[in-house]
Amino acid sequence: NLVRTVEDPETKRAFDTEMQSFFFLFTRYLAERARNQELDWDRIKSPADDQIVPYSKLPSGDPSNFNKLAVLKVNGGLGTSMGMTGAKSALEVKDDMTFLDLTVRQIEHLNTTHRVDVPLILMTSFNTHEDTLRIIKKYANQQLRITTFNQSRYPRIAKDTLLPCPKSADDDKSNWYPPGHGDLYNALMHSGVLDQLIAEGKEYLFVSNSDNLGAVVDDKILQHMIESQAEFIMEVTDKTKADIKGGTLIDYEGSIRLLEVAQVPSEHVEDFKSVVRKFKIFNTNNLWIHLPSLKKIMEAGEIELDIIVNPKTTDDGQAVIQLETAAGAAIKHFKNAHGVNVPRSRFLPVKSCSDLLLIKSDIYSLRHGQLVINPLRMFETTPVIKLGDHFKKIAQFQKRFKKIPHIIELDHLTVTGDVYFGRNVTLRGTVIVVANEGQRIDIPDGCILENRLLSGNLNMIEL
Ligand code: UPG
Repeated sequence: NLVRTVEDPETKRAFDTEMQSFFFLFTRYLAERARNQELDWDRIKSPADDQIVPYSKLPSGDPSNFNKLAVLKVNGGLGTSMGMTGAKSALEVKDDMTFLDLTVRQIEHLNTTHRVDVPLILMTSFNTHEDTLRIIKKYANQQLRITTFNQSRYPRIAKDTLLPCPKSADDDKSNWYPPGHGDLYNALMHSGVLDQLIAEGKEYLFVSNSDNLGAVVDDKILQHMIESQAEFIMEVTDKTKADIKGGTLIDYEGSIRLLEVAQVPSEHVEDFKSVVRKFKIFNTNNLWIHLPSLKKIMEAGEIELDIIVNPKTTDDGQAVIQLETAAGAAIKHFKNAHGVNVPRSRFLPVKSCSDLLLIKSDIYSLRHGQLVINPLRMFETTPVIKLGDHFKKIAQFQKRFKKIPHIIELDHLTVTGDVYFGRNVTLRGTVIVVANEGQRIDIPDGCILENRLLSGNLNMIEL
């Protein structure tokens, strides 16, 4: 059985270690708050040219390097922004396969093609553990080694009193949260997985979001990492208007740093989102980490990552905060750390149902778990899709598209209001469908819409 789950048998010890890390973070938060410590916006600069290496300049890779590699997916997040209650990675995205199924296919293919043994490691949280195990169970008798380990569980804090919400270690689940993917480093270390990988001779770890289907192993980046002796590489990509939720690399007083939108003061958020000014690149969260260097950093003490304060309101209306960290923030602790500017094909995140429509459509097909653009697509870019609030939740999305429309010749789609799509619908050029309040539009089976604005009273207007 090649599927292994790491759970600390001494739950008490795991809990104590977790709480120690939490108190470290919380104390740091209090100190920063007391000092009123904030980023000085004027000192933020774009990274210097030599801090971002273009992918096109990378050397070709030697596949035998893969023997030193392990792949890790950060998989602790729920799909709440898409109205899901379980792990986002358990969502079926293409040809009845989930994100996790596709990842497994990608790595199996890598291993068989190059006759290597790259293991897959999944970091889960108390929110996603069961869903993940259910999906990977079916791979138990296959060649791929899959290891899962659980990330930490921190207590939510009441916003007004700053007291912890849970009253005991086994208090209700709703009082706890997984503290962001930056928890990866503590969880890797405390689960014993870091030591195990190093003992197996693994030197490099390729980390990515489980919702990024473009994050496949790449021999050139690995080769470049070895040659440049970089202890940490962050894949960045040219920022587009779609890149709002996430982070960018900056130069802050001469050191390379991650800046997440959640850290940006509200008066500068527009500046951050702009694609023409200071922030021209975006973090894909595809990270390459030199494991022995990570071990050294972890042994020197708690790894300090910028604190992201995430305000929330609980189901019973209480204002709470969650102290979180992001994995890319670790870049400042590693030697020769830098960014590699990769093509957009390495960044295909599914953050919304609009992203999901694109991935599910005929724009992409699957090859060994990897999305490839349909050769029949005549344009370089993929269509811009904006689905309104009626399509926000996955259940609504599934109800409103009887079948995913053919969009191979689509440039732009905007849909707002109460709209339903029939089977075999084709959308071409620019299509805008607007159902006004109280109206419903049903796009009939077999309908072809080309450069159309379809408004609430069902008048068709040629564009
Ligand atoms: N995740 C965990 N544990 C957590 C929270 C999230 O494993 O406690 C996983 C989650 O399952 C997903 C990934 O981390 O696979 C990303 O989580 P998400 O909360 O969606 O992060 P984003 O807001 O998308 O931001 C990350 C980076 C950002 C980058 C962006 C690219 O922080 O810098 O631009 O990913 O999509």
